Amino acid sequence: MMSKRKLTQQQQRRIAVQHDNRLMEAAHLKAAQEGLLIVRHGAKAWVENEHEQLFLCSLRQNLESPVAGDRVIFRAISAEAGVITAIQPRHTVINRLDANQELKPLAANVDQFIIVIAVKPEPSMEVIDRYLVAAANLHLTPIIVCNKMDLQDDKVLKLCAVYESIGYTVVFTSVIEHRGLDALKKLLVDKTSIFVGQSGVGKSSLIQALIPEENLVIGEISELSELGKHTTTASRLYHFKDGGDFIDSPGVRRFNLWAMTRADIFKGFVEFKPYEGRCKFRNCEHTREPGCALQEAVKKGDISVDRLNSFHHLVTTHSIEG
Ligand SMILES: Nc1nc2c(ncn2[C@@H]2O[C@H](COP(=O)(O)OP(=O)(O)OP(=O)(O)O)[C@@H](O)[C@H]2O)c(=O)[nH]1
Ligand SMILES: [Mg+2]
Ligand SMILES: [Zn+2]
Repeated sequence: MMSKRKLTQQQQRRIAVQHDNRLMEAAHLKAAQEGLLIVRHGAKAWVENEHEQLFLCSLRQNLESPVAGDRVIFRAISAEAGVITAIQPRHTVINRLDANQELKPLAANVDQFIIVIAVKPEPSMEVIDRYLVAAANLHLTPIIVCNKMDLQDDKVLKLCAVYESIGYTVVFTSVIEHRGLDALKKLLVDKTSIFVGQSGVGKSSLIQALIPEENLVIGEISELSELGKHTTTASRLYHFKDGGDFIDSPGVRRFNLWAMTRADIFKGFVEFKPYEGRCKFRNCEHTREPGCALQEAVKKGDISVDRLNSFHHLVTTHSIEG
C-alpha cells in the first residue's frame, strides 16, 4: 500500500472528498424511501422512487404479498437494487382466485376497472357480469371496452347494447383502425385504471396504442382455439403522460370471484336495485315465486332475462349462502 506521506496534497484532498461522498451516498442508500411497485416477479419486484428511478427489490420475509400499484417502503442497497420492508395501507386491492382456489392479489390502489371484451374471442355475459360484481363490491368505476371493432359482428353489439341500456359506459375501439382511442383516453386521465379481461382481447395492445413510447409484449390468438395465449404474465403499471396510470393484467379465461353473499352479487346488477324489497315474499329468490318483482320486470321488458339468469348462475356458483 502507498503510504499517505507519498501522496501529494491535492491527491489527499481528492481522496478525502471521495470518502465523504461515499459516506453520504451510503447513508442516503440506507434511508427508507417510499416507492411505487411497478411489477412483481415472484420474490422480486421493480420499485420506482419519487425521481422515477427503478430499483429491483427483494421482499423482506414475512411481508404481505405486494402487487403492482402498491405504495411500499424500501431501502436501496445500491443504485439499482433494494429491499422492500413494508407495504403502505391500500385503498383498494383486487383479488382473484387462482386455479388452486387461493386468493391472489392482482393490483392495488386502483380506481377504475377497464373491462376489455372483443369481437374475438367472443365474450359471454357471464364474463362481463363477474367483473361487474367485483367492481361493485370494490367500489371501482367499471368501464366496458369492446375492442376489435374492425372485425364485424352483430352478436357482440347486441350484448353491449344490454349494458348501455343499463347505463354502463361502453367504449367501442379498434387498435388496428385507431378507433375509439381518444374517447377511451378521456376516461383514463388522472385515474389509476386496471385493464382486465380474457386473454387475447387486446388489453396490452390498447395500452400500447395509448402510450406508444412504451414497449409492451403483444400476443397472438391461437388459430385453433381462437383463444389468447396468455402473453402478459404479471400485472404491470405504466404511467400515462396525460396524467394517471394504467395497469396491464394477465388475461384469464374466467375471473374467479371470491366467496360472496347473495347480497354482494346483487350489487353487480345495478338495474335490479329499484326492485329490491318489492317481491311478495321477503326471502324471494327471484326464480318462480309468485309476486316476484324481478320476474315481473323481466316480463315487462324492463330487465333483461339474460341478466337475471346470469345473476342466478353466479349465486349458485359463488354464493356462500348456497
Ligand atoms: N383485429 C384486431 N386485432 C387486435 C386488435 N387489438 C389487438 N389485436 C390483436 O389481438 C391479439 C392479442 O392482443 P394482446 O394485446 O396481446 O391481448 P391481451 O388481452 O393483452 O392478452 P393476454 O396478455 O394474453 O391477456 C394480438 O394478435 C393483437 O394484434 C384490434 O383492435 N383488432
Ligand atoms: Mg397482454
Ligand atoms: Zn323476487
